[in-house]
Amino acid sequence: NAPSIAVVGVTGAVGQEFLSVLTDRNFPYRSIKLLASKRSAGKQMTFEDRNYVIEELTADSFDGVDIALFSAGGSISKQFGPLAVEKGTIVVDNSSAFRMVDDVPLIIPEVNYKAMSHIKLGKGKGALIANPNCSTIICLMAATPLHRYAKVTRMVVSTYQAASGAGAAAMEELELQTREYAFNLFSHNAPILSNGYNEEEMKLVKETRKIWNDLSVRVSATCIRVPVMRAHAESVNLQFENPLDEDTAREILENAPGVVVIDDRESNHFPTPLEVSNKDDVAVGRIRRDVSQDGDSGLDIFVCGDQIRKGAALNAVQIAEMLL
Ligand code: 11C
Repeated sequence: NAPSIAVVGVTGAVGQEFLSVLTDRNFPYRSIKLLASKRSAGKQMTFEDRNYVIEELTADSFDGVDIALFSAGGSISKQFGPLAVEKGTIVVDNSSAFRMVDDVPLIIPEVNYKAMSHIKLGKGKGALIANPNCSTIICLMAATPLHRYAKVTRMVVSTYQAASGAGAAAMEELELQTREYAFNLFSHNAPILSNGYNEEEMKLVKETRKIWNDLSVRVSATCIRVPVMRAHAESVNLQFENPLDEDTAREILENAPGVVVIDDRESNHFPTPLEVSNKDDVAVGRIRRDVSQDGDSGLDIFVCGDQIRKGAALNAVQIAEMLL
């Protein structure tokens, strides 16, 4: 018995990608509701050869809905997420609203699916599941297989983030202002906190600890926006408790689900944002021993992943798939 589903924020960049990913993965459903703000309500949308009218998101939107995929910003999630849960809906939320709430699982399916194993579809019981921030997902897809082998004690991340992370309007802005953007980059637009880090950087710190269930791991990040449309790049420096040489690391990453290794030193071919755009896998390359650390206790890697896909919509749909 296929679930009835709802997409909240269907007109946004991630909302649209939810629909593509549902189709690409043949996600089974018996009905689907397309929900958005009043502004978009009443507009027509075609999905899988059927015409739909976009409905306004209201407290009653979730009657009879089994799974809702939310990507309409944190305040909409805070307002409507709990209402949906009350109606018995399992909410997969792409915003930061509930990520750090203790009893809300924060899930990357390839990394910690067990943390949501108590949530079951078809019991009429609602629940919240949080989708991590895109830079956290992309980073941990590559770092986790290495962490499992040699235990990361410290991780330093530098990001080069695409415009898509700031939404569809930012992508249009990049298109219009390409000359300005094209010769520049800037510190991530998230608010700066009292410790000097911005919110995006602190998401990488806190979400990693929650997903790895390891409060002792030390993480630092610098997040930068670059003139790239939809895929993030991240330089990740790892320090391990146990030795891990680069050949073993390469082999581990080659066998990791959802990860592809692009690491051709001879032809200088490594991951690029363009090469991973619209792809599901996260690409890893520049795998090398960190010469500033003793022996095989540190590695540098470079990771690229599509922010809208694995960084948001794909990860959320994979979470929904695990409920089936
Ligand atoms: C960016 N990571 O690229 C952000 C977008 O907490 O889900 C997603 C923000 C979030 O700017």
